[in-house]
Amino acid sequence: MSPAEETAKILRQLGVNSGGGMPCCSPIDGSRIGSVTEASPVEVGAACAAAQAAFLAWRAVPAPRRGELVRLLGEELRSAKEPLARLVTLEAGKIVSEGLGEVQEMIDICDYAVGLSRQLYGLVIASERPEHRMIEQWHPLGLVAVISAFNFPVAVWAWNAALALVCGDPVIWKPSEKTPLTAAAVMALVGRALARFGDAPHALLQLLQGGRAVGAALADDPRIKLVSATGSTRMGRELGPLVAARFGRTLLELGGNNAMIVAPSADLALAERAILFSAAGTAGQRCTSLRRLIVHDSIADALVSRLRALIAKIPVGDPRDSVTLVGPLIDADAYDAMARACPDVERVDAVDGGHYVRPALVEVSAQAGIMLEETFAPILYVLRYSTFDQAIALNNDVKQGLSSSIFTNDLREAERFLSAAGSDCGIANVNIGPSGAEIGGAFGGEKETGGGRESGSDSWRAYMRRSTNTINYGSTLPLAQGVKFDLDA
Ligand code: UN1
Repeated sequence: MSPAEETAKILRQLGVNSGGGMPCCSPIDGSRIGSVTEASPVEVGAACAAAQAAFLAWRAVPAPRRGELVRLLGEELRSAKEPLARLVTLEAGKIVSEGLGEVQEMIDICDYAVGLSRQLYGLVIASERPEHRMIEQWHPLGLVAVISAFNFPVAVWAWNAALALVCGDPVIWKPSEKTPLTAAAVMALVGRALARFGDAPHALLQLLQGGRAVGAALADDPRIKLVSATGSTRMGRELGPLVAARFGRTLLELGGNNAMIVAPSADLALAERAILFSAAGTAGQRCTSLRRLIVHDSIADALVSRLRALIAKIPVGDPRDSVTLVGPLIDADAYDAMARACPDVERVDAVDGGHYVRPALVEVSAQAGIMLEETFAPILYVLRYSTFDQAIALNNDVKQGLSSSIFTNDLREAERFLSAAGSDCGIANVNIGPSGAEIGGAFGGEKETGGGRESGSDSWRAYMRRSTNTINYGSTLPLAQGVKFDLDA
């Protein structure tokens, strides 16, 4: 079956109505697999107005009941896991197991959010005043806009939407214009969950297709309290100030330039597997992909020649084929970016019309030039180090700060890497690669990665507003800090 035929079949099966002037192509062979309608500025405004009305109703629904909607969504995702994953493969080019993994990540965050819906805890704080009590409550924040990227076309929406929903917030989603159909398919599943839930307000979860103009309109609308955006640092640099100018909140997940240190004591068999998955997996198109390998001098020659041999054997090809480990780049622009960064890029003839490349390994003597940028393609730069301090300095000496890892069996090195003087990234791992995080931890990074945290841990707080309350249950009015303000009347 051609990508277009199979896409049409899945969309029918999931009950998705699409069509419009915005074409959508499969990276597998570049063929057109569907189209959607771009939202106009008027529609963006109308969506915000409808979501605002939904907010007033949804914030009054008890959080555990809000969790029930997320539980139902998790059920719909479980039952549609295969077709949705297949659509991810057709539209984003992920291999079969990564397509399934992406939907699993959605299911996982739903489960997580259901539990969270009974745990949106505040604090009880000791007051300095007699017969006073202080508490902290977390209230729904308001409208959340989710701007997501092509490389995780559905999971990143789920990270945000599952938490936003239990926190009491409506969500407006602008997916990447490269992956609009998977988004439409998710909305069909959302529709089923809403129907089973019964009495959720209209416009609680909306989808607006389109490009930059739609994203900018959302960023500009004061009714949107949080803009959660995943994409390039360039995108974040444009979007951040728009939202900041109206004192809105942003949750930014921007570029990464992730490194792995391989120390002399490393278990090299494990390290090799981790390097292959994190550098070549998803065709190097994860924000957590491994881009810089920092290897100790004493093991570098052997490791590099082993990696070259392994990379030569990686099955690159049609992502629908069960043996394939590396599928296509998303489009011609992605290929051009890789070719600019790596002029001797090796094209693989897999499927006509697609952009297939063999992952590249490039040895460099210093960290400079193009390797300081995030090229969204499978290029692994290899640097050598002699002292551990130098390795940590190299890890940190880029503008991005998303993910990092170390392979070592030396406890001191591992702990130093994780310490305050170690990796400066939002994610730092020991004896696993920098990519493929679970949903239970907070996900995000520092510096030009944008500072946002989504998914697990206490990331839910970004979707709520904090209210600090002081309650006086006594019959006097002592002032804080011992201030006296008594009028003798
Ligand atoms: C992304 O590439 O935008 O940690 C998200 C990972 C995935 C998420 C990546 N769980 O690689």
